[in-house]
Amino acid sequence: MASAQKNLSVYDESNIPLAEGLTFGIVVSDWNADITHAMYEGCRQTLLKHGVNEDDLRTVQVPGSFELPVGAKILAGAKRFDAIICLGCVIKGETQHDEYINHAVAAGLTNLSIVSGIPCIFGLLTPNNMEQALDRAGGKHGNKGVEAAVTAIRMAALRKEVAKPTSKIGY
Ligand code: DLZ
Repeated sequence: MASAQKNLSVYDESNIPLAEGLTFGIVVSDWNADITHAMYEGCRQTLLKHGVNEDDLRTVQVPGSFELPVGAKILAGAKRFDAIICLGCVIKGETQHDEYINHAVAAGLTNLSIVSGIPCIFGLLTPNNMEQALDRAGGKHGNKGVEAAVTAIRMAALRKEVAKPTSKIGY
């Protein structure tokens, strides 16, 4: 479903695991900072609301969205995060630069997730203009940062749950 038909901040809270004890790295792109910082606030507040401790969050900033995958790789190298959330906004311009960046970020985060085993969340807005960006950074279509936080909690909890040893008692 396209985000124009969905509010990115609306989700079933009863389906979200308690996030206390989970650790998150967050990478925020400085391009279109009004948008990405609003996404970051939405993301951070959602993590805290679901029980994440402030001390279990580490945020880094990168110059632009193209740098999100390497920012995530640096955080992944610390080996202490259950998931890494990447937040950026690439607004379509007169050339195809947006397509190159968006594809590179998608491929980079997919590869890093698979190779590292750490979920790297694609919190990248790819709007046609600033109005569409504002609509998705706390405007009428919600906040992509909230959606990214919820996805990160679910994936981090899944990773932790599967890593637990299964009981040896019984069959
Ligand atoms: C160069 C560039 C342009 C034109 N537009 C955006 C954008 O809309 N959003 C964004 O996050 N970054 C943009 N960048 C910067 C690139 O992501 C990158 O930082 C530079 O190309 C340097 O690698």
